[in-house]
Amino acid sequence: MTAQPPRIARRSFLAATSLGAVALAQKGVAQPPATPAPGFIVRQQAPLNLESPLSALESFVTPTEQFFVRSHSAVPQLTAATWTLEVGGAVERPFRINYQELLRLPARTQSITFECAGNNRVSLTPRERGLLWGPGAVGNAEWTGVSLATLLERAGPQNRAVDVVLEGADEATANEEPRTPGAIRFARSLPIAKARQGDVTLAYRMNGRDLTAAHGFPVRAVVPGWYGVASVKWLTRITVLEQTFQGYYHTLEYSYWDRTGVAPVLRSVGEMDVKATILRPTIEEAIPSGQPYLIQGVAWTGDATVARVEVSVDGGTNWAMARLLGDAVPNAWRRWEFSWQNPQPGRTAIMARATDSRGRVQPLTRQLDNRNCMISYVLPVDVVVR
Ligand SMILES: Nc1nc2c(c(=O)[nH]1)N[C@H]1C(S)=C(S)[C@@H](COP(=O)(O)O)O[C@H]1N2
Ligand SMILES: [Mo]
Repeated sequence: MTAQPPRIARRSFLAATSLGAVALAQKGVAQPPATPAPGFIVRQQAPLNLESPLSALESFVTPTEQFFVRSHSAVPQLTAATWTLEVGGAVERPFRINYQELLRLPARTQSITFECAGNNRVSLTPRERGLLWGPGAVGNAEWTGVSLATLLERAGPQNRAVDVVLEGADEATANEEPRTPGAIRFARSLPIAKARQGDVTLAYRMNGRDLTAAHGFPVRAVVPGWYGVASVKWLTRITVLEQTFQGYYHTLEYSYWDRTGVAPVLRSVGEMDVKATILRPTIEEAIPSGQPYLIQGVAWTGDATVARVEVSVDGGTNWAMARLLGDAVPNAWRRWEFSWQNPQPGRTAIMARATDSRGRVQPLTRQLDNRNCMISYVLPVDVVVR
């Protein structure tokens, strides 16, 4: 979705620059990100869509100023002083809470990795519609905030509650297919069980600082184990529904064909697939022959932990175990490395394939039912050894 009301397009771009920082600081709103860090890949200027350089993914915690930005509309200009969150719909006690009240509730900090469902879309052939992300629409950050379950229990969902809709303050019209019915707010739902489970956070801090404007100031949802689209930014309304939510971003966008029932149905993307990404080498890197080369990457999955990563240096004929680094942190990615002992001259394809604790393995070929998202099959990195 590329749509953008033209008058605010420029403001949204400025908000991501240091010039914007001055203007916004004077208005007493979010600290926007500093000038995008060197190497940030601009996929779209308005609305702002920034891809992380692979170098930003090397550390366990992705620095905020290098964390990818995925926005469907201009950054809404929200202030902490005027922001409120409305909790209503099929609940016993609808209420509204402001920023200061939210900050007084018990908070927790979690390391959570999320990937945009369109990450790696540039690799799909034939090409699919949507932003053409490379491998850098993924990141891991430390998120601090309040459990969504706490607020839901205060409101008291009715017995027939099915879905919980999280709505952002941002609004846009898609002028390309699939078109929106006019300007619509960004909204996504979670099944009531997931929302009440206690692991979804309404975050107001990222990596120890107030959220930046681009990452959802003042408050956003962070849904562990799920594709990034579930983690609604600029959150202003929560509505409990007694039927399944069928919003634009659940049906026309961010959905895949599910064949497990009587007939294929379009199902909204939820839990992330298991996936390993190679950070080093990069495509068409020239590798010196005859000396060890350290292949490095990250791997993550949804609602499980990464059990192993295997690497192939011969285009998928032979596989060997990579070394998992650090500790297994639930809902966070795992760094891994593999020492390629004796690269021989010639062209080859490097591959990495992750398996998670639930036994799910990355497939070797593209899954067409996933349409233009959930690109988790093994993507070879072609290199040349000389
Ligand atoms: N309100 C709102 N929330 C949103 C979006 C958006 O456009 N508007 N984009 C979603 C998508 S598709 C992703 S991948 C993540 C990206 O979060 P980030 O920009 O902090 O990386 O935010 C999600 N939450
Ligand atoms: Mo996304």
